[in-house]
Amino acid sequence: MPSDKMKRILLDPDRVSELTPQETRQLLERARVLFDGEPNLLELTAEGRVVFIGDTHGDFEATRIVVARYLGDDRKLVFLGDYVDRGPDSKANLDYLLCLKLAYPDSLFLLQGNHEGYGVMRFCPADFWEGLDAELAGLYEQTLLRLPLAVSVGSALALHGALPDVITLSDVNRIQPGDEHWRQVVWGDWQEIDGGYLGLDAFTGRPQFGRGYFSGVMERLGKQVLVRSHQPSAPRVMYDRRCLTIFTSRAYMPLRAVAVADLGREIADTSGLLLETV
Ligand SMILES: [Mn+2]
Repeated sequence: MPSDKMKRILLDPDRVSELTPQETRQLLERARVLFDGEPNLLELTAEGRVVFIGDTHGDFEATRIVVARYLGDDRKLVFLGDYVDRGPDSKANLDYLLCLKLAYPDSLFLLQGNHEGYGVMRFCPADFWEGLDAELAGLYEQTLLRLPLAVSVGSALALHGALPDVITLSDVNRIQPGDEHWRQVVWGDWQEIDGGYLGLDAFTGRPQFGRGYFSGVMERLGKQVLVRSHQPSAPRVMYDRRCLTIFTSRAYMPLRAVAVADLGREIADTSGLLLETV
């Protein structure tokens, strides 16, 4: 993609819809190379502020508002996955995020959700994926399966769904698309009941986990707070204020929420995160 076109998109995000198929392929290729250089586990230095953004699900307006309001100064933006399907503007939303990642690789981070894992685990509805021709779908699959899985910053961990049943944080770097740990991270749900692994939900097929599993893995990983998205039915705050679930898409809720962490302060529980609506 010509660099002047990229500049125009960064100045006027609506112009992302002008990308030709060839330019889309070039964007995906450049993004794939960049994501190959990022480990599954992104370890951010605990300084400045981090803004966590939940599922945007084709809500391009949400992404534009978040970027206009928060990108810059000492802030890092962490998107928690699920950029496509359900909302009206999946391709524009995702392509714009990829352009931003190429322009601001150290300020903006895109984690993988289950909707980015279509290449290894199909689901429906999948309106974005089903609307692509086979070649372009394959290129999106290859690029998005390379997205990182988790962010570690200070006492907090951020990912899309549930915790992987690993022993140490660095084990996250060995997770492969489609394996059991991957499925826990991008598909897992939490239930506010005691217990470990609670089986697959009969309706959605998603793996379910209880309080004992949460506290056990968090203790092994040395973390106080989990920030995640993915599960609209979850209470926003769970497990003694240690698990926060946020959504940043009108596809789910009338109000879009983000969580801001000021890393100059200790984040002992979710009350140390500032919730804002966008
Ligand atoms: Mn999800």
